[in-house]
Amino acid sequence: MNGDGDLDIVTASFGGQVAWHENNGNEQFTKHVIDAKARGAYYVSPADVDRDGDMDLYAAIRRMSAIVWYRNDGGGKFSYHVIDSKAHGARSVLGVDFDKDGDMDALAASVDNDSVVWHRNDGHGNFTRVVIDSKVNGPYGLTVVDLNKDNKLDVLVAANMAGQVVLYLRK
Ligand SMILES: [Ca+2]
Ligand SMILES: [Ca+2]
Ligand SMILES: [Ca+2]
Ligand SMILES: [Ca+2]
Repeated sequence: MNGDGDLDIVTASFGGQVAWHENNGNEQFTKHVIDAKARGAYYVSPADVDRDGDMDLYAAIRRMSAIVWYRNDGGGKFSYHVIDSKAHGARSVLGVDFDKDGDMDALAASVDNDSVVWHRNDGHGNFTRVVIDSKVNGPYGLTVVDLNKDNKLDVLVAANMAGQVVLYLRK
């Protein structure tokens, strides 16, 4: 997170805190609060969203029905940017270059509006919302993998209410 070559930790706390934990190189950590008002923060995923060389953060903030990103100024200070303010029950978000155009997009699941979407990044942190499914029953977790080996990333979703794991093959 601070570009010093060791791996830090990022956390989301449902009570309302997004933070990163700075590794001193010997796995001793100092906590830095990024957002103390992220009510219902459920999931964070690090990614260089704006391609300026530092790690930013995607976050799913359930009680604010929001998918957001935090821009790193390069020194470990962060600013808040909303991607989707109608992500009811925002549950998880994954930073991944879903369309393989060189920038990190945001794949997101919202449990209360039964939606799995991806937000296409234009490379500068501006997003276009693309629905993958709006009728999956209670999506919680998600991940990507190219299951049929056609060089396109497919999506696996854990649909909690349905008791199913659902696969979306990318066309
Ligand atoms: Ca570090
Ligand atoms: Ca960045
Ligand atoms: Ca992309
Ligand atoms: Ca595939």
